Amino acid sequence: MAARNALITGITGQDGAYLSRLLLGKGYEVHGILARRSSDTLWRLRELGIEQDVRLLDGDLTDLSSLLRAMEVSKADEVYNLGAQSFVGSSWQQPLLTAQVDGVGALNVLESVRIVNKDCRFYQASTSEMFGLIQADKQDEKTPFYPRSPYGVAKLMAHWATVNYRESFGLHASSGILFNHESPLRGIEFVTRKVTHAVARIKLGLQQELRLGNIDAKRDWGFAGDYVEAMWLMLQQDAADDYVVATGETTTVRDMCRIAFEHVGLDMEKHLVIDPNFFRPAEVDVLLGNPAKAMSKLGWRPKTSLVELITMMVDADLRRLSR
Ligand code: NDP
Ligand code: GDR
Repeated sequence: MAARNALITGITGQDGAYLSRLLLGKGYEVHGILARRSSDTLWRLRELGIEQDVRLLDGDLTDLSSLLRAMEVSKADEVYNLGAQSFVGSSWQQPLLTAQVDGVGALNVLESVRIVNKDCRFYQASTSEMFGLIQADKQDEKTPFYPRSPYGVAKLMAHWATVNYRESFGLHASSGILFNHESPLRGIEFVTRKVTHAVARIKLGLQQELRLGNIDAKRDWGFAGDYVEAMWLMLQQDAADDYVVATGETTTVRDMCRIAFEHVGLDMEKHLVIDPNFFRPAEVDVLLGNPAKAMSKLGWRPKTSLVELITMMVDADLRRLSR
């Protein structure tokens, strides 16, 4: 049987790297959209040892023509739309770019699927940020949305576009509503990696302080390596659908931070400084997901605890800094 073709937007990001490794392991030909940047963005693929195994195609989510070409060249059977301006904090400074890339960009990918190959299956990287202000006991697929950032608003457009293309054109289009997921490949601006990187530097005597914003915010954090399995499983179902992917446990930024400091035997109180510059214009106070549907219909399970995740990240940062 011929190998299946996958096309990943955002292949150079955290999830793109882990998903590529998963799909290569399953025998897929993996193609990815590479956005033009002035500096190297392949470090994650390199770190997983798969840089040479994926096929990179120049393109950008805001350029429909590049996506149409990528669909044609890759002969994709499955498209994973992971590309985004994904940092919530930056979305207040760059609301229009965020809307273009995260909202209209998803629509561009849906259009390219509809035009080039309607049988191609589509995955949209939706987010718990869409729930925003709505605090259910646990947020699930039926919880209403109330986004709190330009990022959340743009992602909500992409989510509804996915549902709409499924209902309008019969596309096999699924939306994964993923809660925060982290790894040693996480971007340095996100709070877990900011913490683990700083803790490693403090341990090695390279810095003294860690400056954070709202440490009372609560997040449902899982491991990215576990979460990409859910993405793939969604596209293997007979019918497309929407799924919440989460651990079902929530923790404050403060307690997550404490795990990191304790792992290297340091006292958090001696190093943590609250800095108003890192507070956001509007906050999502609590995220806590209910992954029951993904567990029962996809047979998916989160496998990594928060302590395992944070200690893995601190150890990886210590190794990198000691090199
Ligand atoms: P990252 O920020 O690590 O990766 C984002 C990717 O998008 C990068 O490959 C980036 O390319 C690419 N990209 C950015 N702008 C464009 C553009 N204009 N055209 C093409 N590609 C572009 O994100 P994650 O891997 O963490 O997340 C993957 C997806 O899942 C994102 O859509 C995110 O919003 C969503 N999500 C993430 C969650 C999480 O906790 N990680 C939770 C829920 C949803 P480059 O490297 O060149 O910048
Ligand atoms: P989030 O992740 O906004 O949930 O979006 P982030 O790690 O940036 O923030 C989590 C929480 O920590 C608080 N916080 C800080 N955050 C950062 N980045 N830096 C700080 O110094 C700091 N201090 C406190 C934040 O206010 C927030 O409450 C992530 C992204 O991956 C999105 O793309 C994804 O959709 C959602 O997760 C689910």
